Parts: sequence; C-alpha cells; structure tokens
Amino acid sequence: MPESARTKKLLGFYDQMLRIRRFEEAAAKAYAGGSIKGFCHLYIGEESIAVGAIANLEKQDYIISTYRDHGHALARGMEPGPVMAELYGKETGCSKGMGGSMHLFDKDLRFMGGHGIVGGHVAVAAGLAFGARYQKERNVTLAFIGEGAVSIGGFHEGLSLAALWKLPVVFIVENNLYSMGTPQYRHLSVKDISMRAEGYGMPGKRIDGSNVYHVYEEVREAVNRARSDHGPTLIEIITYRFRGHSMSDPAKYRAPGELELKKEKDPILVTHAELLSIGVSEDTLKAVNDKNKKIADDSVEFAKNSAFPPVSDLHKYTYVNP
Ligand SMILES: Cc1ncc(C[n+]2csc(CCOP(=O)(O)OP(=O)(O)O)c2C)c(N)n1
Repeated sequence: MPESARTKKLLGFYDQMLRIRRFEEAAAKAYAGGSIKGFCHLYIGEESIAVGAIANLEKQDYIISTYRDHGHALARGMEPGPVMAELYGKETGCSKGMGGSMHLFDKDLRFMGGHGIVGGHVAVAAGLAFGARYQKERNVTLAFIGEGAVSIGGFHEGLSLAALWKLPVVFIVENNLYSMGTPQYRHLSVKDISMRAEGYGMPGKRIDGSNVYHVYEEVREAVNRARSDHGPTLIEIITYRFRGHSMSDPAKYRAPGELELKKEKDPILVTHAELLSIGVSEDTLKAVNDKNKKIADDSVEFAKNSAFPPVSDLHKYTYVNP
C-alpha cells in the first residue's frame, strides 16, 4: 500500500479507536452517576482489536460478540447515540432499551449481539456461517471471544463444526489475560491458546494486539481465507483491559505496577506515536480527539433526552407473554 494510503487508513483507525475510548469514558461517568444501571463491561485498552479486525469486513458480513461489545458495535458503524441510549435503557436504544450494555444488536449492520453467556455465541457464529453458506451468500462471520470461553462446550462445538464444514468464519480470541479476576494460568493448562486450532484442523495464530495496523493485516489474511472458501481460522490476540471486569470490579487482583506497564502499550498511544512519526501533525490528532469527545457528549445528551420504554412494552419482545 502506498505510504499516503496507509497513513489515511491509520488515521481512520485512530479516529475509530478514540470514538470507542471517549464513548466508554462517558459511559463510565454516567454509570458512576447512577444513570446507567446493571452490567457494563468496558473495552478500554482493547480497541485495536475491534477496529483492526472489523476494518476487513464488507457490508454483508456478520459480527457476533460477547457482553464486552461496545467497541465492536461502534467499529461496525453503529451510531453512538442509540448505543448510549441502550446503555441507559431508553427506547431509542439500538435494542429498544430492552437489552442494555451486554445486548447491543443491529440487524441491518449484521451485528448479531452482544451475548452474556460466556462461549454460547461461538456455536451461534458457526450457525451464522452455516446459514450464509446454505443461502449461497458470499459472506464471512467474525466472532469475538474472551479467553475465558475457550474451555466451554459452545467453543468446542462451534470450532469443531466450522472446521469440519469449512465454514466462512474467523474466531478471534481477545486474550486480555483475565477472566473476571482469574488469570489465565489458573484456568488453562496452556499458555498459547492458538495451539488449540490444530486440534480442530484449522490454522491458528497468536499475535500482539497493541498495533492496530498489525491486527488489521493479520485478520485480513484469515478473512480472505474464509471468503475464498478455505475455511475458518483461530486468531488469539494478546491485549489488556485497563478497567475492571465490569464497572463494579476494582481489579485488586492485578500485581502492583502491572497496569502502568501495560498502559505503555495502549493501542491509542502506539498509533498516536506512529502517526506523529510519519508526519501527521499534533493539531490534526487533537482535532480527532476533540471531535470524538463531542460525539461521546452528544450521545449522552441523546440518551438523557430519550424516554424509557413504556411498562406496557415489558413483554413485547419476549417469546411468551404471561
Ligand atoms: C456460561 C457462563 N458462565 C459463567 C459466566 C459468568 N462470567 C461472566 S464474564 C466471565 C469471565 C469471562 O472472561 P473472558 O471470556 O476472558 O472475557 P473478558 O471478560 O475477559 O472479556 C464469567 C465467568 C457467564 N456469563 N456465562
């Protein structure tokens, strides 16, 4: 790619990562103020994965995610206002205020959630890919998975069938080193999760997630493979979440100094430094930041000014009305 096109792309990635970061900082503030209730899991520190990976998708492709889904939703192009309104439980939310932070959906953008059951959505990812194949659609499914899910039945079922049927799906394990407060070495006998790919008969790789462009390129290879009918890939991406597991977790299980050390590889800082080094001005980068701060503030205003769904809608979207 010519240097200027690469710079443009990287600047776009920087913009998207800041959109997510500022949005979640605003959400954290609203949560602390009592305006957002229930579970809320922030993606701060992990933005390079959603942005780099999703940049490879086309309009018809599917995404499926965990409860830590704000970053994936925004990177797919969901509007910050309806996403924030969903966190607030308002009727203008992307799931009509019925799902909250963990259940963001957008059918038109083929964003299929937002799932709270650890690992359950991995089998659904294989189902989406199978459905696409069955309908003779030429699309790819990107599934984001926490490393805490890799010993769960749904993970095994999803990867096993995807490999057997050569389904067009890419499984991305976002390894942020902790499953709630449990470090990886306490629940997995292996360090390298991507090794597991071999047992299913698909390629696997393990990459560092701090450089968004690197993520983009590595995932591109797997997306191309899936799109050209060569089957699934498992990619483990090493990352770190800067906040607690959810808003109610003070994250006291980290070693002293660990967070500070990891923040040196903050993907936004890494990209900021790279953009400066290739000649993008500090003023340009500041303007991107200011723009995204305003987008986040506007999303909060939108959410605040929206109504709660009426009580009469309580059972409107359930399968069974009492
Ligand atoms: C089947 C199931 N078991 C347990 C839980 C409770 N739980 C919620 S989050 C979580 C940890 C998952 O960690 P990981 O997959 O690494 O994702 P991360 O939160 O680090 O993004 C657990 C055990 C759940 N939601 N679903």
